[in-house]
Amino acid sequence: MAALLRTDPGAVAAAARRVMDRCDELARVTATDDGIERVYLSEEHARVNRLAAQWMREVGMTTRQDAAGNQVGRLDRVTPSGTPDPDVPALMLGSHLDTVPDAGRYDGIVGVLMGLEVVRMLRAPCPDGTGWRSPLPFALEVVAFSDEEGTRFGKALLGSSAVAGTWDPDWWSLTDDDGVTLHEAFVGFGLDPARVGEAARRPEELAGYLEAHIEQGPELDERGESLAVVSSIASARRFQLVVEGEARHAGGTPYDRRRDALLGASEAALAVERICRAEHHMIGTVGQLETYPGAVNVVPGEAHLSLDLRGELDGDRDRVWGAIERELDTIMGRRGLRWRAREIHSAPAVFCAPLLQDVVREGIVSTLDRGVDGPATIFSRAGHDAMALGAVADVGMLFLRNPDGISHHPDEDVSAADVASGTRALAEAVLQLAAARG
Ligand code: HGY
Ligand code: MN
Ligand code: MN
Repeated sequence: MAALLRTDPGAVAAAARRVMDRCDELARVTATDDGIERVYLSEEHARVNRLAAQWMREVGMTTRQDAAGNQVGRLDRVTPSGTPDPDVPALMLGSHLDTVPDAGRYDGIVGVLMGLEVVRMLRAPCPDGTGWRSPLPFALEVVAFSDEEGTRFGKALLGSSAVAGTWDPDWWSLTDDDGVTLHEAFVGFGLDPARVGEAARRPEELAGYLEAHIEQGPELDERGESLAVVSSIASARRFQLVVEGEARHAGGTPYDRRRDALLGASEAALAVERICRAEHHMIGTVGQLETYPGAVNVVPGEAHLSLDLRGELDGDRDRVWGAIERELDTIMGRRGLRWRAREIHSAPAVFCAPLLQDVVREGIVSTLDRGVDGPATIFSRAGHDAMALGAVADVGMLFLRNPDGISHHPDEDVSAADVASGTRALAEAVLQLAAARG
């Protein structure tokens, strides 16, 4: 289908520049002196919400912080008399503003800011000349989700789960490293736990959810391409594992008398890598490992380790988890150790809706030079808010090249040129969706 977007290259370049400058501005809102860290219900969360709200109002959106701390901007359709038409569904754009510890400055952030630039490109003046409206068959919303990473409480997708209506009251007792419960942090942030349900959207309110995000992997970089369609988002499970042995004197205890929890945990981490490497589209990571009592001259009596397990399909993921469990039984049995696992996060694979994949593909094609093969379609190994939104709306994702694929790291990068192409592609995708919905 012919491209629908009419905008001049200068406006697209200016949009990309704004996105990059604002990524830098948001990067300066951090809890640490030597890196980027913004976690759920923190002062930094409140500060970036205020900045996002300011930028949402700047493009003519009305703004609200929802009952779960997500920052929401909305550009209504208007009736012929010029009054906002609140009953039409909204196409939701966005991503998240929270980060992992020592994060990069584009993971999530760039998707929120590109959504705002798309609104700026597609908005139309209101009939009475005051303010802006959506000229499309749906309203436009941009959401800055507040906790995609799960950095503070270990459970990911809290902000988008609230919007999807899948909030679980069991989460209120989750605690952060300081022992603060999610419930206490909610109240401390000025939110009412009893009203978290008010953040939930109904399916009939949403025309879909479209998220632009950096790939967080090397595939586009290796292909030499700037954009890709996302086919599905990884099926994920996260566990906290405890290995129990026996603390003993590091000097006086011969090896055959030891039940060293750290060595059991170390074999477990290597087993995860070995089992997942042997699979297709499976990936397992031990990102955290702590030993107790943690003294130089004491054989570790206990070890706590995390496991982040992902796959393209839920069945493969669960089958591999079974294989890991059996292998851990063997390792710990051989070493006289005991182990247990507590699951702290589980998200099924989410498949991007065919129509939204098509409009994203059309959007990317509209940015390509003639004669270039069709854009790549990639399975996302990284999790995204779109996984949660899939419970309440059709979802689609657009990936941007992530030079060297490095992410969740200060060296995470994206080029202004790819942000410009991505913003154009996202705007075109929205117009193609509007055309498809008549
Ligand atoms: O962990 C992830 O995949 C995402 O970046 N939160
Ligand atoms: Mn991330
Ligand atoms: Mn992300």
